[in-house]
Amino acid sequence: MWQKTGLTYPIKPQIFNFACFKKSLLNQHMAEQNSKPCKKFKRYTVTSALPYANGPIHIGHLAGVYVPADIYVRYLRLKGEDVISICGSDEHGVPITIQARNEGVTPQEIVDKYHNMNKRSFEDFGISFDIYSRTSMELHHKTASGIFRKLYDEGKLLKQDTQQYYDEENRQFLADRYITGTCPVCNYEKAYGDQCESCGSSLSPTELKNPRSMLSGNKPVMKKTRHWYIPLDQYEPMLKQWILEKNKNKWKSNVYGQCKSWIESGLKPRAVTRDLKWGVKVPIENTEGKVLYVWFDAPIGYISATRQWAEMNDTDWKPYWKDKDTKLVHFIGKDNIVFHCIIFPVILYAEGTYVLPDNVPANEFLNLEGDKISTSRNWAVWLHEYLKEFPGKQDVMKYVLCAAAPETKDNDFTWKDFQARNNNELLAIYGNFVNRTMVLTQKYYNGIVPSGSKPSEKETEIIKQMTGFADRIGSSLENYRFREALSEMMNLARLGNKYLTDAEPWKIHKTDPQKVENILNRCLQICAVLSVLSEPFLPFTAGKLKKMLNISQMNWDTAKKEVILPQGHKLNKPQLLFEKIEDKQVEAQLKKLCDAKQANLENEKPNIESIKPDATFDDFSKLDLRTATILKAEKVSKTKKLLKLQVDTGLDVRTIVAGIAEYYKPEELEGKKIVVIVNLKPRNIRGITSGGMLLMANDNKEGLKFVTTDKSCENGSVIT
Ligand code: B3M
Ligand code: ZN
Repeated sequence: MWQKTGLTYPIKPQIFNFACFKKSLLNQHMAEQNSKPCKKFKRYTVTSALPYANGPIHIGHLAGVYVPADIYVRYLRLKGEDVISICGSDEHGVPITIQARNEGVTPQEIVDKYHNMNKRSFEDFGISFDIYSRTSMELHHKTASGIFRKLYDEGKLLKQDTQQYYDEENRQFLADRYITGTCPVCNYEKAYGDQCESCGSSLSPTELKNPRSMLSGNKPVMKKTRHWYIPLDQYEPMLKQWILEKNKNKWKSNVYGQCKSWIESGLKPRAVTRDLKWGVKVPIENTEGKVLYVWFDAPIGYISATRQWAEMNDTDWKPYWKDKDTKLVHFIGKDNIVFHCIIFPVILYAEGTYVLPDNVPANEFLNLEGDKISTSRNWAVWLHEYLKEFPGKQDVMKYVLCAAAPETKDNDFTWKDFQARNNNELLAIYGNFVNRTMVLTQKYYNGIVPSGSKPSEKETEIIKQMTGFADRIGSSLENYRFREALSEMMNLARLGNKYLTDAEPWKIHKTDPQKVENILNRCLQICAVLSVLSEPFLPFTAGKLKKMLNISQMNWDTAKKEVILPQGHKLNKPQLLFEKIEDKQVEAQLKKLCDAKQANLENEKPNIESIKPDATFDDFSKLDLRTATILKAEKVSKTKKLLKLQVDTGLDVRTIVAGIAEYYKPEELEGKKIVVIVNLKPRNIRGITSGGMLLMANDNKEGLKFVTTDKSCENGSVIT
């Protein structure tokens, strides 16, 4: 069957949050635990999932991938590490060709538009990639086909001829998404070749009833085609050792768990070529009209982007991908785990000269106002729109998305939370502390750092605590716990804010000037440490703070020093770091979402199914419809939408499988009166013989509802 062939002011004082402070001590303990010496790497290659170039970036992408990745690389740069941050547009794949067809343009025009839009949005938002490349570039085609050809020449790919649907009018084989037809499970008439969106069943094109090509609308024919496969099953021992043993306690549990179930469910050869015109051409003779599978070429996009970066910086790319002293880290969303933890590593391992990822800290999904973010329903906060509507507030969104990051489970973004975190944390703690320190230093000392020569016990204690934050935050970041790191950074601002509030220098300025000098000297040291430790999270703010303090770029370990600003150092004029988010701004955003929801309801107006072709009375009279009662109902395992029913038809008690689990719970069905077609040929659905069909009405808005009689009837009553 398989053939071998030649794969980042006197204003209201903030009440000190003791719980946070206690957490900070806990973090201290954890930092000591986690500060076990781990392998020192010479360099870091950090990749971020390549967004498909067929739409804009939204806050779900940012929270899941790009904000944590950018925090991580900014921290590594501050530590003086040799790190590259890689990203770019993923420009191949069927969705892009379908969108191009729908818009009447070429795939290249689609990807050009969104590549440029997304590249610009990331830059304006302060996501500091070292390169933002694209997979339609020549160097990528060369890199991806080079790796494929090496696997092919070394006999590491399997070849297989299969029968696939072919559209004769367009003279083109049909990818699964290009085939539509009636779902064999629930009879939904617009199911795709790979999935039914109505009952959720995963399908193969040959299972569809009445299959039609989405290109021509014609019935496709079966035709022989040849594809190449990476034999994942042959790498099961390697994957078990590398993932299930070596990375068991190193990778996040959500990542490890998904890999474990994938491996244990049995690995199979995976097709790495497709019958498509748009993509990286298959580098084998006589393969016209075939391209590399998008998930074969896309991750290789990280490598080609690195090559492009190296050419631009006149340096060698190979150590970043081939040296065992390189730490490779992939930042992705949970839907890409298998591709980054199993398929891409197998390709690299089979190729033989690449390192494998040290970690893949995938995040879960971010929801918006309690609902899934959806491009098609325009239920999203689009980055390019945010940048226009909230100019200068990039850090506020970064802060909120990091604080609400779905690191271990799906989480929710709300505009109220956005406003609260800005007003009650960034403005009232971080901004308030810095502003009062700067204004008082300007007022009392004309902006010159005062002496701190005679510190009290309290001041000494404050400085000692201040110097401990860098290691704790660093340890959280090195373990990909970004929310924890952010919270610890804010604890430093809280420490300063509480110290200044309790000390009340404005009350003793005349009576104890030496003490006021000590207090403000300490507060200025804390501001300087904040300007370093907040840079990964709030880069624009950290830049403004450094400018106010009149200090240049410092490295991470500077934040461990007791004195950063010497006595006599001249500060620049204070400027406000944050401003209040008003209710009306939040209301405007909520109205936008409400309008989107309204527009969806309009679009989802029940599109009344068009009438079917004429039928004769004989056609109807062949059907035997009876009233019946559901005796028992249970879910069908491994499906989301199927229920198995025991039904008393008056003639007998039989089993019927129905795609109604999304609309009815089993426990609410027992005893329900229904109508059944009892003389249909039994069908096998998921291994269960189903002996009939329920009469249901689908009103599209609320889904399926039972058709029944208005008064109770004996089971078996004939519907005429
Ligand atoms: N283009 C993004 C996604 O699945 C996909 C990632 C590729 S990373 C190599 O949403
Ligand atoms: Zn279905």
